[in-house]
Amino acid sequence: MNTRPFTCGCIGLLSWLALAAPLAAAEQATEQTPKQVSEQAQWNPETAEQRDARMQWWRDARFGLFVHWGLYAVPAGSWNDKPVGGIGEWIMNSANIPVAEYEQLAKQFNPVDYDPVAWVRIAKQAGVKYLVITSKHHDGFCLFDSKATGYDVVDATPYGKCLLKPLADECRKQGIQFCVYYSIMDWHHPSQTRPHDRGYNPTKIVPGRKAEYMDYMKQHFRELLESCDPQVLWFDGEWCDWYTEEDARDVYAYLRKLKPQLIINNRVGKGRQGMEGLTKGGDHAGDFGTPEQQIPATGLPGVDWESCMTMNDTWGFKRDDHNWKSNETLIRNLIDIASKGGNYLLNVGPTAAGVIPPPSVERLQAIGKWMQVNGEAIYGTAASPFKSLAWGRCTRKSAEGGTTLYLHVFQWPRDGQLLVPGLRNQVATAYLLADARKKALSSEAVESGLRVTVPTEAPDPICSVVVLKVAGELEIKGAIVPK
Ligand code: FHN
Repeated sequence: MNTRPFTCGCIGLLSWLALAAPLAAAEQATEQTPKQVSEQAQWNPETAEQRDARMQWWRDARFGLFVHWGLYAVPAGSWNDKPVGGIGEWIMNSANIPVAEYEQLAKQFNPVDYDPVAWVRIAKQAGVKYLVITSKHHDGFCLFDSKATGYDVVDATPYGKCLLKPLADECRKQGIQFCVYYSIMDWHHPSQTRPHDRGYNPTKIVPGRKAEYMDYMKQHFRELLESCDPQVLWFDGEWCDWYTEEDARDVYAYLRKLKPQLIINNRVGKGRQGMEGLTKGGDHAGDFGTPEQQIPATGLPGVDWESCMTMNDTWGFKRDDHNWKSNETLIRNLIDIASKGGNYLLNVGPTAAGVIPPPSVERLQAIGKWMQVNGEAIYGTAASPFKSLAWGRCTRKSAEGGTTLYLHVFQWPRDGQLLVPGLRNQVATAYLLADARKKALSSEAVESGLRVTVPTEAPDPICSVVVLKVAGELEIKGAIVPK
């Protein structure tokens, strides 16, 4: 768990340092300057302890489901019978579709097979702890009922009902945290115009209409909080030049006033460094970094971050995107991310009819099967204390008077000898997490660390977990995080 109390101001600097030299970063983590503290106190008056308490469930969760759903699922990657390249939810931009034409898709959007109970069951069985669904993507179409516009699922589609509230209610029933994605950039709203004659990204603001759009967004926030009570607001589309860090602080403070426990990603602000997703130096709004389609090279001590990734190559549904990642890749991504102290936000793109594509469901079921046996080694864990492990990854939990190390072994030792480099601690117990009887494994201190004798057969072909309970402070030669 990232236990170091952290405020937005240092996220960027520390994350940069952490990427460069983990040990150095941990030792050199800088606090905010007095000016930054006083500045921040005006728009985010929160102590480190209050922030830790607010972030706790999110840090423990480690695994979320991203859902990209909207009108773009109707064309599903082709326009005028021609395939359109790029990610599915960008088709309005990629195919340069006039607003009046794109709007017609609403008349075809009728997700008669949408079953929120089934969706949440799939998420829960996968081991997901929170779900983030698009409430309004860049195309401006709202999946919830808004009084601020008729361009929403209730007023503009034959379906005629809110899609988010039943999902939020079902999430609450099944113990999954409900969260929403919201795009600041809006290709439909009249306050924003096209930057050129090819596409919409990034929009330009119509002079004199920015305040109107900021109010429009704030009405949406009130409607979303009121109807669905999301636990995270996942912003996106913050890269337009008309949207400023000052706007971000206003939005952040506005939302936290409405819902003090709300968690908000760093894309509410202007600090994100592109797809690397981490906040650069300075004092930017947002509670966690958002690497996209990538996993940071090392852990980021003291930084909250979440890697969002697709299962194929698109966020929104594309009928011809069959480039599905393997179960092994997805499960090892989850482990790699947890071993660096981050969260994994894995995406599905439902069809226009409201069905999560079967290849996505199959992969979620495989992850769920692994998590049923090994979830203890992911949920509520903190980053690995090891610089690197040739055979896999490590996560850890502080226990009474000691530490539990979870050794995630990708390459199982054929000779049954697993070397844990640099570990100097006495081992209280060692066993296979998959072994319900927790049969003790023998271990021996050797020159280069600790050698654990394991069965020659791995319990799981993708990743098997060896549990080591060690007493006292961690003693690891070359540790990369504070003890
Ligand atoms: O432009 C969006 C994209 O459509 C998708 O929503 C991803 C997911 O995080 N975010 C933006 C690209 O960075």
